[in-house]
Amino acid sequence: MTNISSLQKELLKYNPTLPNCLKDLSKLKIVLKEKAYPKTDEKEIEKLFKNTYGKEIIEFTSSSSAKENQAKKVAVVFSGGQASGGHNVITGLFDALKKLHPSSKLFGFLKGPIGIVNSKYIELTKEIIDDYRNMGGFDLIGSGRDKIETDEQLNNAYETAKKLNLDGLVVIGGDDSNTNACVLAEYFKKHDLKTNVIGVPKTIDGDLKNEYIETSFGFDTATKIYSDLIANIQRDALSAKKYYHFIKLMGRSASHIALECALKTHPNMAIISEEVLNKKMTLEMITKEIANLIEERNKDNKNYGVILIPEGLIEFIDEFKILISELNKILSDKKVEEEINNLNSLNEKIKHIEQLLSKESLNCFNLLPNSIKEQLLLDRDPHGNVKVSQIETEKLLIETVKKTLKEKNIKLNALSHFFGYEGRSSFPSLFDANYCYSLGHVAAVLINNNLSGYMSSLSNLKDNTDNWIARGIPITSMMNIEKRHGILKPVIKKALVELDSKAFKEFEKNRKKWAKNDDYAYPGPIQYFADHEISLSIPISLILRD
Ligand code: FBP
Repeated sequence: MTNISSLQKELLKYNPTLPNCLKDLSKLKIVLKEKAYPKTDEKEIEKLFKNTYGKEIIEFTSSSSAKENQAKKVAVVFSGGQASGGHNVITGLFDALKKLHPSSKLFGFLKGPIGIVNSKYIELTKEIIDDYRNMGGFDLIGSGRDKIETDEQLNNAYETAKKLNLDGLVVIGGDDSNTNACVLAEYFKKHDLKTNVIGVPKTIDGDLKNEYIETSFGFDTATKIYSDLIANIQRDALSAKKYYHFIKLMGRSASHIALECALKTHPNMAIISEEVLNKKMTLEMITKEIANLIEERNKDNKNYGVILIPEGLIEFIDEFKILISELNKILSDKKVEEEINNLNSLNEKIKHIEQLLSKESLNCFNLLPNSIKEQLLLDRDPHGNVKVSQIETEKLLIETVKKTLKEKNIKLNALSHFFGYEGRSSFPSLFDANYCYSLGHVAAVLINNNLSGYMSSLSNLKDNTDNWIARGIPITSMMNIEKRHGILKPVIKKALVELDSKAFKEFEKNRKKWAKNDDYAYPGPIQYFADHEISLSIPISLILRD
């Protein structure tokens, strides 16, 4: 590899730490613990997953003698958005497979799940993967957001696995991808294919977690990167004393990233979507809350500050959901579309739509600046729907707050930021590097023991790496039935921020102080070669996990 930086060179040599329970795979023996069932919708899930339902939690123990293992053929795929540590799942999986049997082989499907359907793959040899040890990104094999859902896709996946004579398939993905892994596991079992499917919990969003999955990988690295950037902006704001920074943070629906970054940096305000929903807050109420904070700080001569906004906020504001569904309905009418297209100016188009909205939606629409109104009317997906996730909430709030403050003669100098992609592909933090390498090992051991429909799990993560506990958790036990695009489907339940969690309580306890005083905290950039307390630090929300 050319153009290798000095840090990259050092990290390529880093040997991730494994927990004690995974240090000697030759004597590892599985222990069947209690059976795990879903918390709700048991009957429906049992019906859909006859072969993978009601399985035991798997733990590991060391036997006195070494076990005879067979060489295995295993494939791996990335599914969904990038998250730091993905390459270490692959290197961990590769190293573990070779430790279990030196003739085992690992393949990588290209560009995500579509690679399984189209049978596009490469063999991952030591020479290839050695360049990716402790590296960020998913570029070794690429990723994609395709799903394997239709009978034709499932059958193609079956044919690919059969052709490659795969003993195992490891799906590295978020909640939906792991649901998909379980669908594949069930399909393969139903059709007597020997390929065991194992999921690995990935997503920077942190919303794939439950009793046994303490965190998804990538969350630690992403929140460390965003927090460093936020803290730098806080210090800049404190130095120049002239701007308010409205920072939107990636994370899809859940606000785990915003909450973690707030706990790390102590901004003047952080909006948590789950609280907005709980308090039934409207856009006007959120605007007033921010405007009040700015007014209060203005009295102290502090015309600067930092406000964090979670990416999914809009979805949690009821009036917005109603407005968007009304707009989708109105604009799906061909006649209205034609009338709009025949109007020349944006103002005319907006006026025309305003006549067709209900009173409540009109109130909400009128709060919006023209740029967002334009986005709502014109920027639509192939199904004609508003692209909610692309609405620039940070800019929207700047405009609505500006308007409110103008009435009080307070001028707002605000700048907007969006941190997302910059946190997904960096070198993994040492926590993510060790966690992912170990998750890869667990996946290999589960396949070696002919287990399918399981998620690789490590818990006790607050403790020293040595003491982490490895497990296999039946994926069906994490599922419930939800309506998706109007159809009832089995899916892994997305974990949102819980308002009675210790992490939220900690934020709640401190936020008044952070609003007024400039109590900013500066976590600094990720450290790789420092005292363990710094280099192996874990998310605050993980430390405070109930
Ligand atoms: P996953 O859920 O697939 O891990 O992706 C998470 C995420 O980074 C979200 O935070 C963000 O909303 C989304 O991906 C962006 O998607 P894309 O990479 O397709 O632009």
